[in-house]
Amino acid sequence: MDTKDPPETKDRQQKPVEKSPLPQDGRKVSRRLFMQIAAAAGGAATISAVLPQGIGRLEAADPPRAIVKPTPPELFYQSGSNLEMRWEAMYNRGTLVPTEMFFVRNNSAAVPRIDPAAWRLRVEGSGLSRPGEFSYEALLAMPSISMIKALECAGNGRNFFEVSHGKKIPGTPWNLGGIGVAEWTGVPLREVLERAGVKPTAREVMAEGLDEKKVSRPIPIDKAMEKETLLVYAMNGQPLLPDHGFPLRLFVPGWVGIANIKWVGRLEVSEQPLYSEYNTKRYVFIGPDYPPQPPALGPMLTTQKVKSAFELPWNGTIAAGRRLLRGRSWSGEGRITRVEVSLDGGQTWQPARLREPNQEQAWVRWDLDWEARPGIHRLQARATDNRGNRQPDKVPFNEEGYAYWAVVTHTITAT
Ligand SMILES: Nc1nc2c(c(=O)[nH]1)N[C@H]1C(S)=C(S)[C@@H](COP(=O)(O)O)O[C@H]1N2
Ligand SMILES: [Mo]
Repeated sequence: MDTKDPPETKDRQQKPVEKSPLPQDGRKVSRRLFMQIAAAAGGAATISAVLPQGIGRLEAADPPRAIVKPTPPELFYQSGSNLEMRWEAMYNRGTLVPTEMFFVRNNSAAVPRIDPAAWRLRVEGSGLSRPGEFSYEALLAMPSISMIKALECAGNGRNFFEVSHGKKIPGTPWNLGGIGVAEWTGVPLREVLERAGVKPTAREVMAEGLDEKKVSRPIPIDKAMEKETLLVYAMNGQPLLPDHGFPLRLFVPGWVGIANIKWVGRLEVSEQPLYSEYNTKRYVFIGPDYPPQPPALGPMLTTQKVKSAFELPWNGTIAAGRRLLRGRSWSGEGRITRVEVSLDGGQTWQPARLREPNQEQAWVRWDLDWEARPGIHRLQARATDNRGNRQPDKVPFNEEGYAYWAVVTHTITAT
């Protein structure tokens, strides 16, 4: 990896923070980005100029790419245009997943190449009295917030339906690495909608991606107007990488990954319910326990439930002996209040120690002292959130394999 300091880091070192006239919040990030763009204006390589140096840039001469950032096998399992994070790579790390380790889920074959100078966010539809456009610069100059939240694919955990229900489900074969936690910075969607004259009769907002499949999915207006529903332009303090939606993505905390539309080019605000493939045929629950909801084949997926993962390789081998067993648990509905761990396949349970920070809709890190004797171990973790959701032993089947939030058995061999 390129270790050169990005220009904004040097800036910060030269200017003591107390002399800065800017407030200590997301607006400072926005201002810095604004300066980078201003500096890049007129240059041909605009995209390169605003993206961080080193990882994951899409250069003008590059051919179409399914994934742009490096995909080292010690960090990821790759499946087509998707990258699953390896949990063992998170051992010894903090709350945030570094952007270069963050999972990727792309429905289209190639990451779109977008020039932020020419790009516009179009905002239109029957629910607005002042439809219009926003440039990248205009969005970066608006009030913004930063928040630490999880982003998780609806199909995270899909593989475990094969263990629990004996059916192999097609689709991205996630174990539990289709999740990450990052700091997201952006403009509240509400600000944009208000400037566009959102009507009291507006009902739904559909963000549309500029990828080849124009991936789009609506959210209800109440969700769109929530303080933390953001149009995100920065991740972990840097402009979004192409893989993660540069220049702009939607972020709906706690909701399934597909709600967080990347490469947004258009927002439709409607007085009528809106439909796309992604809330009628896919990302809905289909199965005997889920009645159809025409025109949708089943109930639409919204918030994510509670899950847990160990920071260990799958079916791997570790050295026998005393160790700190580590993992993380998360909930799209709130904050984790309790994590229990079983070292014997669910016969006995003991509480894990929760570590700070423990914020809602992110994850909590936890640990436990463990004397790993030589042999095969069947580890389980079971978390509870402050809404009273506790990971069950089994979840009902659905054909697309979404929302697998039952307790998972993690088998590991100590030698
Ligand atoms: N435009 C667009 N947005 C998208 C997708 C996509 O394929 N195209 N994938 C969605 C899915 S299924 C997930 S899980 C998240 C993944 O975000 P990430 O790749 O930044 O981790 O983006 C969502 N937003
Ligand atoms: Mo997803």
